[in-house]
Amino acid sequence: MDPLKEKFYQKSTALKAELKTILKDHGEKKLDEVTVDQMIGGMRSVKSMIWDTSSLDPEEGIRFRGYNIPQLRELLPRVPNGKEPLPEGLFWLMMVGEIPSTEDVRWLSAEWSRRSHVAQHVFDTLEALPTDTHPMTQFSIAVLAMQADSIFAQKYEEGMSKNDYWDPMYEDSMNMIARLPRIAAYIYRRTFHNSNHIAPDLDMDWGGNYAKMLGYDNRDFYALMRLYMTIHADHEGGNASAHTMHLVGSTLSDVYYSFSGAMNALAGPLHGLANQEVIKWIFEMIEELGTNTPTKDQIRKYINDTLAEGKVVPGYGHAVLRQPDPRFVAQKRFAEENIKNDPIVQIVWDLFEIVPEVLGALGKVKNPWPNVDAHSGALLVHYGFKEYNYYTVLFGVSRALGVCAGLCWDRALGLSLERPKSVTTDWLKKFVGMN
Ligand code: CMX
Repeated sequence: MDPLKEKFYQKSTALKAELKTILKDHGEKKLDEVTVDQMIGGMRSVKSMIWDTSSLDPEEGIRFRGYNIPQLRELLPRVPNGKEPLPEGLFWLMMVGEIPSTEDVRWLSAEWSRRSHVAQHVFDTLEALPTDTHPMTQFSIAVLAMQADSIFAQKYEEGMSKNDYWDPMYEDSMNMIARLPRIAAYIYRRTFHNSNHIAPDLDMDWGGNYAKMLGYDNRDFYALMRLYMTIHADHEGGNASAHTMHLVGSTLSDVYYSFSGAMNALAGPLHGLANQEVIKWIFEMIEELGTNTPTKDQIRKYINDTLAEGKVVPGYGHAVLRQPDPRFVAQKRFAEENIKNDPIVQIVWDLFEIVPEVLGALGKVKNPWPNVDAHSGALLVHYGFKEYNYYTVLFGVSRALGVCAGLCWDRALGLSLERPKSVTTDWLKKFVGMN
C-alpha cells in the first residue's frame, strides 16, 4: 500500500468505529431545526452532512483541517525557493489531517505524474466537440469519458464488500486528479491556441506542470497556479459543487460520474462561473467608459447601473461568509508582492473600496464583501491569460482535490445514500395555516 493510502486507511478505520459509537449512543439527538425561510431559501446553514476536509466560519472564512490560509502558506511544503504552497500538500492534509513533509509531497507529485497518462479516447471525445463549446462543458464531458476506466465501477460489478469501497475510490481519485491538468490544458490549447499542445513535464509538480502545459512559461505564473490550486480546493461540504459530489457519490456512482456532476454545478454563474463574470464585467466597464483607469465616481456609477438593470455585482456576496473572503485576501497579497502598476488589478482594488458600501446601502445584501472570484481574473489577465470563459476550469481542477478527498472519506466512513424529505406547497400552506 502506498504511504498516503496506508495512513488514510488507519485514520478512516478509527473514525468509522467512533462514528458507529456516536450513532448508537446519540442517534436520536437533535442538532438543528429548519425554518420555512431556510426551506424556501436554499437550505442555508441547515446542518445535514459530515465533511471533515475543511470548515467555513462566516467571520473567519475557510480552515482546512483547522489551518487557515496564512498558516498553510507557512506550513505546507513548497518548491525550492518557492513562496506559495504546493497543492499536493493540501491534498495530503485533507486526506489524513496531517501537514506532510517535503518528502511526502515530492512522493505525491511523482505519484501523480506516474498516474497521469490520459487514454486517447478522451482526447478523441473532445475532438468530436465544436471548439467553441464552453470549456466547462468540454471539461465535464472529458471527465465522463474517463469513466470507462473506473476501478470502483469495475470492482462493484465484480462484487465487492462494503468495507472495501474506500480502496478503489482512493485509486480512482488519485488517477483522476493526476490526469485533470493534462485534460484541462488540452481543452485550453485546442480552444484558444489552435490545438498547439504542450507536452507534460513529468518531473514537475502538479500545479507547475499544469501552468506549463497551459503555455505560460513564467515562474511567477507557476507560483500563482500553485496558490490558485490550493485556495480553490475546498470550501466545506454544503457549497453546490461539493454537495453535488457528495450527493452523486452517495448513490455509489464512481468518482468520474460524481465529479462530472460537481463540475456542472460549478459551471453556474452564482457559483464558479462568477470568476469569468467578474472579468467580463470589468472589461465591459472599461469599454463603456473608454478608459482602463476609471475614476472612483465612474466605477460607482457603473456599479449602480448594473444594479439598476436587475443584475448582481459578480464576485461580491456569499451564502455563508460575512467578511472579505480570505481567498480574496490571499490573492490580493500575491498581487501586492508580485505585480506593480497593473490597471485591472487597480480596478479590482478600487471595487473592493466601493462595492461593499454600495451593496451595504441596499439593506438586503447579507454579505457585501468580495468572494474568491473577485480577484482571480485580474491576476490571470496580468500574465496574459485573457480567455476568461476558461477560468472556471481552473477552479474545477483545484476543486477536484477537496471533493475527491471528501468522497474517499464518504466511502471509508460508509456514509449513506442521501435522501432528504421534500414537501409540496399544499403541505406548506396547511402547515402555516393558510387556506
Ligand atoms: N449584487 C447584487 N445583489 C446581491 C449580491 C450582489 N453581489 N449578493 C446578494 N445580492 C442580493 C440577492 O440577489 C438577494 O436579492 P433579492 O432578495 O432581491 O433576491 C439579496 O441580496 C439577499 O441575498 P443574500 O442572502 O445576501 O445572498 P444569497 O445567499 O442569496 O446568495 C450569492 C449568495 C453568492 C449567490 C450572491 O451573493 C450573488 O449572487 N453574488 C454574485 C455572484 C457571485 O459572486 N457568486 C460567487 C460566489 C462564490 C462561489 O460560490 O464561487
